[in-house]
Amino acid sequence: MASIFKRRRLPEGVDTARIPPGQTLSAPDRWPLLHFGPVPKTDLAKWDLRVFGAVRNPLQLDYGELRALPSKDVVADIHCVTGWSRLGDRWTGVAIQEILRRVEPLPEAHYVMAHCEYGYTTSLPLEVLDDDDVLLCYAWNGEDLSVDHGWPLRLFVPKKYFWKSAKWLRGLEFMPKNRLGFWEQRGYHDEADPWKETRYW
Ligand SMILES: Nc1nc2c(c(=O)[nH]1)N[C@H]1C(S)=C(S)[C@@H](COP(=O)(O)O)O[C@H]1N2
Ligand SMILES: [Mo]
Repeated sequence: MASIFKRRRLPEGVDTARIPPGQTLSAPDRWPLLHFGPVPKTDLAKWDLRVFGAVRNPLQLDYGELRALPSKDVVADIHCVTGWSRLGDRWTGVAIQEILRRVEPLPEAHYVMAHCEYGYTTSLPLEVLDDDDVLLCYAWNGEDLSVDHGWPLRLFVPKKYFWKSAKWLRGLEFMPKNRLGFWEQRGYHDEADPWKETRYW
């Protein structure tokens, strides 16, 4: 029953194979908003991104330096653990490899913690982060991200549930061992794989 209902609501031409189990599409013109706590007011003059920890060359970029790095478009599907998905939006930002190449993670670096405004954190294995579809993202479908959606910078990791795509990113910390992030400490499954439905511990 549920699956028939879901299929009826799909717009024509949507490839149902792209929708993971337990997910439904958000309306095309509606990108849901979800976060814990307030939306930061960012002063770009004081903003920086710090890349630190188990790397050969720690990096500190101001916003101009970040935006001067080569930009890349990724067309990808996103899946929120609360059950909505969006297919085929265009995400623009700095490819994670641009950063990895510059900082040179040390051999003992196996995990990366994303640090955000107000202390939101989430972590990923380095091998998950080091992929062609991972961005430090500042634009969506051709426009700057709205502040609510993470401007001036968010992490973008489409193959994981969307809480791993941390908004208002300020730091990446390379670590030998994993530490759990904000939601992962509160019961979300650290693997966060929409296709395996690893939603909660
Ligand atoms: N800094 C920060 N990033 C965050 C969150 C948050 O609370 N704080 N929430 C996460 C969750 S649970 C989701 S589903 C997505 C939602 O992103 P969106 O509001 O752009 O759709 O942001 C993620 N990134
Ligand atoms: Mo979420």
